Amino acid sequence: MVKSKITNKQLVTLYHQILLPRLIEERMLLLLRQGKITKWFSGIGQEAISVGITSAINKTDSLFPMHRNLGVFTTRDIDLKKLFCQLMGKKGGFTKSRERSFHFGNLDYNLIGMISHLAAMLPVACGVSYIEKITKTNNIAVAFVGDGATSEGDFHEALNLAAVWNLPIIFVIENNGYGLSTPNSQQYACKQLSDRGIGYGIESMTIDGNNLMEVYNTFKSISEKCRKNKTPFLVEALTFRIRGHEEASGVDYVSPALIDKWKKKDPIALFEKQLIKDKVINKNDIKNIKNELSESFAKDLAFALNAPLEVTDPINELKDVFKPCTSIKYPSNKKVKKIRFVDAISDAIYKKMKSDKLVLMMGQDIAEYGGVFKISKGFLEEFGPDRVKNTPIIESGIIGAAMGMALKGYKPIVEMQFADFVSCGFNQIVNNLAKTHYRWDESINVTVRMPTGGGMGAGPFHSQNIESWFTHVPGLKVVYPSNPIDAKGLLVASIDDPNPVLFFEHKGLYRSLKSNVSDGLYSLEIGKGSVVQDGKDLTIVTYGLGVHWALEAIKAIPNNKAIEIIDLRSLIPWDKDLVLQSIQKTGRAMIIHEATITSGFGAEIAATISNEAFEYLDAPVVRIGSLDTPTPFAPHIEKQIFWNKDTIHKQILDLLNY
Ligand SMILES: Cc1ncc(C[n+]2csc(CCOP(=O)(O)OP(=O)(O)O)c2C)c(N)n1
Repeated sequence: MVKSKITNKQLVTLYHQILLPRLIEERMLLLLRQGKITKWFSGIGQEAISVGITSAINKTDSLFPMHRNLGVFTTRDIDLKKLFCQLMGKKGGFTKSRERSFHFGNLDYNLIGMISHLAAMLPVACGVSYIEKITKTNNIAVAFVGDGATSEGDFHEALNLAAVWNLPIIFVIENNGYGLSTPNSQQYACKQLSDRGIGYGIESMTIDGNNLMEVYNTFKSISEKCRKNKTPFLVEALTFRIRGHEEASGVDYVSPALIDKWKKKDPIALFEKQLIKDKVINKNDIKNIKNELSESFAKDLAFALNAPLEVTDPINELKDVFKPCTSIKYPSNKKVKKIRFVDAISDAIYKKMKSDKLVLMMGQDIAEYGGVFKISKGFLEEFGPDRVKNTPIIESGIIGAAMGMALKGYKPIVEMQFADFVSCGFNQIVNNLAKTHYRWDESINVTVRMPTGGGMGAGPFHSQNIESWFTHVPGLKVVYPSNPIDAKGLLVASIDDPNPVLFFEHKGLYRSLKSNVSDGLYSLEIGKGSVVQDGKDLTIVTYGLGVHWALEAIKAIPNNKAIEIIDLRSLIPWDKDLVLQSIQKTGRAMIIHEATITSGFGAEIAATISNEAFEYLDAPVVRIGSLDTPTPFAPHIEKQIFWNKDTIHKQILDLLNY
């Protein structure tokens, strides 16, 4: 049966391929005991899955391996010197020693590695395969997941997305019996995990994951169908983890008889037996191949063992949090139009999509319906369904998919229907979008638009001001304009920025504010605040709706022209210099934001002023924010939690008279 499918030469190559990760792992286990590597997740006994799949698909197909998939890396012919340096945390690995083990990607090999958070890469794989589909490359994506991780929401969101969008992707469940110590019986209640595909409308199957030829032949066949028909597949590959979850954790919770049973089904031994039976190779060949292969990586291993540690310093580490950004110079356009805040947002997206084919937009109800705020009304007709994409209700899935699209060079804009719902996509933002550039140097150009803020009687789940959830996470830019001119220029800058940007749009400003806005494309630098009003007696630092509160509140102040108002416009990075220079002049500081006061971004600004401009201060720094409660629904109660112009007015007088 084996011989009928492929040539003897190919079978011998496959034998080399399945043996190599075993031999490498055996060396790694020794190095672990010697303290040369710090952690190891064993893939012994599971190699047929990694090797069979990687050898059956094309090198241009993207692979999303997990922690037991050494065989994916070796079969993709990764540079072993680099891989060993990576595994030992030495200089010369794939992540400048910022990441451990297989937590890296490298697009030269079309390998996109994992983060610790299980299942988080499955939506990313959907994004990659979406771009393969719309650019008609004929490539597919193959994404691995453990049986335990199939309980995670991202698994379900990714499967659903792949089915609804007809994506060329194959999900592989490596079912090895346990999620750490938890047996499958406590993990899921369906008969077999491939049954889960049925519910999503995905063709699914369960195969013997210890039979190399079964894995190889299955993937040869379905990868071609997936490529041709652009349909997803789900494959459950049955196997077993015969060692501990990781080497320190042991296998006390597994019966020795069960381990023995699976040891007898060792995929390499089974394949050898078959090759000998079919007279492809003999016992002597096997011995020779083993010796030859053991020698083949000895030099690379020695290189890594002798490699120095990475030398770095805090400045260098900070430098790599964001990809450097060169702003695009747009030709000036003298024509202006008086438009609302909401129109300025829409115009920025429209003009960017018109001028750059790599920009696309996704979100719930954004296509035919035009979005709940009508920002993308008419975009579908203009730019077509590939670039204006309705999504299922899956915040995590779609933010992850956006990351995949960005990895393929696209510049996706994701609309959160309301900023509040971003909590369902939190992991993708703070762990995937934010950390990828620092970890493996890849640019993640994703803009997440966040219709935000209260004051509209919309209750606790449609009113939140959540910018400081994100300002605490290195790797994210946070932008928060207060007027239509800034909104357009900063949104263009965000779309052009090669880093992830959270773009906050206050819903209360959408239709209440109009300005003369340039009709052309222009961009404003992220990180530069603006002086809304120049003054010498007091500095008010604010952003978003706070700018309008401040302008309103100072109206009745005598000599209000002496109050300086700074609009930060973006919070990460924020314009420290502008604020500190202003404090040096005025000696008094007030910070206003709509967000709740405790741990709001105002705390950061106040601490910076106290640390860096203390000697210029004539009064304590005053912070104004909302009451520390969820946003109540009834408008008369909601009003009480926000500071209004009267209370701000009084605080300004107190501060001026301090
Ligand atoms: C979201 C998340 N929760 C918990 C963990 C801790 N954890 C790491 S591996 C693991 C078990 C994974 O089991 P499975 O998905 O079956 O993969 P296997 O390790 O068996 O290959 C757990 C619970 C994690 N990494 N991510």
